This record gives sequence, C-alpha cells and structure tokens, in this order.
Amino acid sequence: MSETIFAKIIRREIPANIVYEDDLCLAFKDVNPQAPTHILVIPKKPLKCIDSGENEDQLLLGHLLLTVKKVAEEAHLSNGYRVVINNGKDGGQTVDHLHLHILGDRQMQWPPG
Ligand code: DGP
Repeated sequence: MSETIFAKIIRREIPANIVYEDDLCLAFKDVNPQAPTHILVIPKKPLKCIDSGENEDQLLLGHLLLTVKKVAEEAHLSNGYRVVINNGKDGGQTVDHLHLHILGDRQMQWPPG
C-alpha cells in the first residue's frame, strides 16, 4: 500500500487534532467537517479499505467499532450519530487508509448523497 496522509498523522509528521489514541488506532477531527462534530477513527495498521480486511483483522475491526462508541461518548453524542465507511471509488473514498467517520451534533438525512 502506498503512503497516505493518515500514515503521516499517525507518525506525527503532520499535525492533527487527535482526540483518542491506543495501541491499535487513532481518532482525530476531520479537516473538512461535514457536521458540527466530525471525527475519523483509523487503524494504525495500514489497511487500505474494508475490502482489504482479512480474517486476521477480525479483532482489529471490532476494536475500531468499540472505539467509535468510546469516542462518541467522549464527544457527548448522546442524541445519536452516524458512522460512515466509504469503500473504493463508488463509495466516495478519497484517502486509501481505512477510516470510520463519526458524524454528529446535527440531524442526519436518509438516503445519503
Ligand atoms: P473519505 O472521502 O471517506 O476518504 O474521507 C477522507 C476524509 O479525510 C475527508 O473527510 C477529509 C479528511 N482528511 C483528508 N486529509 C486530511 C488531513 O490531512 N487531516 C485531517 N484531519 N483530515 C483529513
């Protein structure tokens, strides 16, 4: 997998507003927020996208979802929030490092654009 901007954020080579970190993942505010609260949760392992996940990543992928819950609690999103994973071109993915969007503090609409 080629290097992405998120790998540089993990290594602190470029700045980001980091809100959570542990051995497996990092959460930071999206630079182009689509909601009043918009946080990205990423694995430190450089998985390109959901399609890149293998059986060996089962614990990591579960950990990312539990981290979403933790980060959302810490962000006081008690009214609810949306979790988005864009996968590939038609999914609208622009950064080739798996990331889970947490969007909150506004009413979400359905269907998504
Ligand atoms: P996606 O379209 O799902 O690949 O979303 C990529 C998101 O990453 C997009 O919402 C903007 C965000 N983003 C891109 N570059 C940077 C960056 O350098 N810093 C931060 N904090 N977010 C970034």
